[in-house]
Amino acid sequence: MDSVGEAGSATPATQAGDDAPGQDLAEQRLVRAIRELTSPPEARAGPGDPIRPGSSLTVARCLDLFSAQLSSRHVDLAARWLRSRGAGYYTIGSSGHEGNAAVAAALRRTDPALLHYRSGAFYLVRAAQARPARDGVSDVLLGLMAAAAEPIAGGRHKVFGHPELHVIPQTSTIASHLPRAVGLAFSIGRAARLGLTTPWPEDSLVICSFGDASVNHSTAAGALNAAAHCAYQRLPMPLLLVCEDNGLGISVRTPPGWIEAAGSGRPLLRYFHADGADLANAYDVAVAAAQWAREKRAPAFLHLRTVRLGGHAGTDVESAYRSPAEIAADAERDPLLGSARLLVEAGALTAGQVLERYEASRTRILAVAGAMAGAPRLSSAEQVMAPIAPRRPAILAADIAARARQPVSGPGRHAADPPAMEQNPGPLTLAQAINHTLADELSRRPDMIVFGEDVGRKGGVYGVTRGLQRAFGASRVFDSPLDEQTILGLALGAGLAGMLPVPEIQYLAYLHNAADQIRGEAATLSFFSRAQYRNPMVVRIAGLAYQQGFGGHFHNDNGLAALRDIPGLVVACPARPDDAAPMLRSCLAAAELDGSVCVFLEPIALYHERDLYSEGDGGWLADYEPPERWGAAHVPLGRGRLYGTGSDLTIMTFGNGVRMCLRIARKLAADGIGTRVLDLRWLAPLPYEDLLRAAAATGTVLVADETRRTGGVSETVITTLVDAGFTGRIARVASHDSFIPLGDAAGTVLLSEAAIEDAARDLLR
Ligand SMILES: Cc1ncc(C[n+]2csc(CCOP(=O)(O)OP(=O)(O)O)c2C)c(N)n1
Repeated sequence: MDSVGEAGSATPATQAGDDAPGQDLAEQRLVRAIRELTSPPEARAGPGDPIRPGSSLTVARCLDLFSAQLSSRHVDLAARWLRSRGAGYYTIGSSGHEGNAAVAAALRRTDPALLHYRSGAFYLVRAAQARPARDGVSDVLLGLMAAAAEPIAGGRHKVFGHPELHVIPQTSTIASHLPRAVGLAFSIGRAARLGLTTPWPEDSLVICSFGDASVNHSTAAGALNAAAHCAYQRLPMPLLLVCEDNGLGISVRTPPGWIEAAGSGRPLLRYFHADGADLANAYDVAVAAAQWAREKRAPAFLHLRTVRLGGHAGTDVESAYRSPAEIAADAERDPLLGSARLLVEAGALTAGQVLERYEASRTRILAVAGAMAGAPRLSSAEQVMAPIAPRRPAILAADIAARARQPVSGPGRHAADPPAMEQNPGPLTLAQAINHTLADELSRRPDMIVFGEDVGRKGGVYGVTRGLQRAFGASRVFDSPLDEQTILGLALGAGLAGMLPVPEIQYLAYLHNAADQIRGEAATLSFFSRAQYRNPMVVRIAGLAYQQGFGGHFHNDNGLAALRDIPGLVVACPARPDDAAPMLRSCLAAAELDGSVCVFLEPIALYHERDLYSEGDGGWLADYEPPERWGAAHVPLGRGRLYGTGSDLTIMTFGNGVRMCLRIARKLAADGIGTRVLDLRWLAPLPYEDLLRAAAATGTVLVADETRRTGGVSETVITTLVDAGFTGRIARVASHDSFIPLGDAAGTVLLSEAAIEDAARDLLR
C-alpha cells in the first residue's frame, strides 16, 4: 500500500538527504486517523460531481485544493527542518489554517489579496491559478530561507506576495494592513468613478485575511468601522475580510464566541461563518461571501474557524499554556483530515491513496527545500537597501518642466480660491501658495486626490484647501472620517491603485495616532516588494509651534523624531511661499515617478504670515510662479536655500527658524557681523552638500532648531558636520525637552529669537 510506514516507523529517505525529518507525534496521529477512514461501498464520485451532495465544490477541484493543503503543510514542516539545520529563519506556519485554500478558490485570480501570515494554502492555490501557473512552494521556501532569489522581498523578509498573483506583501504588524485594504477597496471604486484605470478590473474584490486576536487591535477596529462608514454612505467598498480564527493569539485565548459577536453585530458588514476544517463548507460559504461582496460592492466578514496546529512559531512550546486535551481536540479538526474524509467518503480516493499523496508531497517539498538550502542570501548593506527609495532627480526635473507645458485639463489655480485671488491678486502667503499649487497640480494630474479631516467643504482648518472641492469636485477633494489611520489607509490603497493621494493630517501631534501607517506600511512596501509595489503619496501635515498662545501642545507640536528615522521617507518643510510651491511640485513628481512616500510639513504659524522685518513690509509674501517658470524654479529633493553671503557665521535652520534667523542676521549685520542663513528646506534627505558648503564658507556654525533638544533636527545636523570632518566652531540652540503649554507660557520652552541671537554672539565671542 502506501509508502507511509506504521506509526512511529522511520520515514523513507528523501532527496533531502539522510537527515530528512521523521514524522513527529502530531503527524503520526494524523496518519493514523487518515488510515482509519473508509468509503461507503456505493461511493464513486466522478471528477465533475460534487464532493458532497449539495456542495458546489467538485471532486476535481477538491483534489486540487487538497494538493495545495498538503503542500502548505509540508512547507511548514520543511521550515522547521531547515531551521534546525540553520538553513532557514522563519517558522510561523499555516498548519491548521489550510481551509483558506477554499477562499482562494472562491475568488478570481486577479482579486488583490492582502494575506495573513498563515494564509499559505491560499497563496499556493493562487499561484496554481496564475497564468502561467507559478510554483508557489518555491516562493515560500525561498522566503523562509531569506534567499535573495525570493520573488517578492528578495530575502528581506518572509512575506506572501507576488505581483503576478496580485498578492500584496504585508508586514507582520498585527492588523496594520487592514486600513490599506479598506483604502484599496475604496480606491478601486473611486478610480472607476474618475475614469482612471487601476492594475485591477473594475469589478475586483479586495480580500484581506487576519487572525482572531488581530480583530481586537484598534487598527482593525478602525478599519472595520471605516469600511462600514463607506458602506453606510453607499460608497463602493468591495472588500472581503477573512478572519482566520484559531482561537489563540500566541498563548492568549480568544473568548469563545467573541469573533462571531464582534463580526456579526454590524448591520453594514455582512457576516458569514465557515468551518475551515471542512473544505466543502469553507468553499461554499466563501463563494457566497465573495459573490455578495462583489455584487453589492459592500464589505463582508468571513469568519473562517480554524485551528493552530503546533506552537505560534517553531520556538513556541504550546504545552506550556495548553492542555494535552485541548491540543488533541484541535488535532481532530485538522483540515487535512477533514479534506481526506471528504475525498474518501466521496469515493474519490482511498485512505491509502490519500496517504500516498501525503507522502509524495513531503518527498517533493523536502527535495525542493533541500536543493535550495544553499541559496545565496543578501550580503551587503547596498543589496539590502537597494529598493528602499529609488530616486531619479534628473527625470523629476524634466517632468516638472514638461508638466508646465502640458494642456490643463481642469480649471487651474484661478478656480481654487477665488475670494483670495480677488482680494490678493499680488504676492501670496504660504497657505495661498500651497493652495494654488494644489489647484494647479489637480488640474494637471487627473489621478490626484486630496482628502482629510475638514479639507473638503471647509477647505481646511487654515483654509489651505479652500475652493478645491468646489473646483475639482467631491470625488477628488473630500472629507474623510475623523481617523488618522483611515486617512493614511486610504492613501495607501489609493497609491497602490495607481492614484496620487495627497492626504492631510490636521496637526502634527495627531500623526502619532497613526504613525505606523507611514512607518510600518507606506515606507516599507518598496522594501518588502523589491519596488514591485509602491504607494506614492504626499502627506500634508500642518505642524510646528509659534501660534502665539493658541492651542497648547496638540496644535503646536514640534516633535519630528518619529519621521526623521524612517528609511527612505522624504520630509519637506517649506518656510516661504516661493519654496512651498516648487517643493510641493517636487514631492508630487517624486511620488508619481519614483513612488516616494513624502511628508510635506507645513509650519502653521507661517501660513498667513506676510511680513519679515517689520509690519507691512510684505517680506514673507512671494509671487506665484507661472507654469513657464516651473522648470527654472524647480527645487530638487535635498537642496537647501542660502540667504546672504556673510563670512563670520552660518546659521542652519528650517521652518519657523528661517524667519527668526533672517531677522537676527539683520541685527547682527548692524553690528558688523556677516551672517549667512541656510534653510535646510528638506529634513530628509538632508541637503548634505549645501550644508557642508555653507559650514566651510564661514567655519562657524550655529544650528537654530525649533524642535526639541533631544531627538530634534539639530542633533542630526551637527552629527552630519562632525562625521564629514568639520572642525570649525559649532553650537546649537533648540527648544526645551518639554510639551508646549497653552498661552504665553509657550514662549518659555520654545526656541526664541533672543536665544538665537545670544547663542550667535556667544559663539563669535
Ligand atoms: C501590533 C503588534 N503587536 C504584537 C505583535 C506580536 N504578535 C505577533 S503574532 C501575535 C498574535 C496574533 O494572533 P492572531 O491575530 O490570532 O493570529 P494567529 O497567529 O493566531 O494566526 C502577536 C501578539 C505584532 N506582530 N504586532
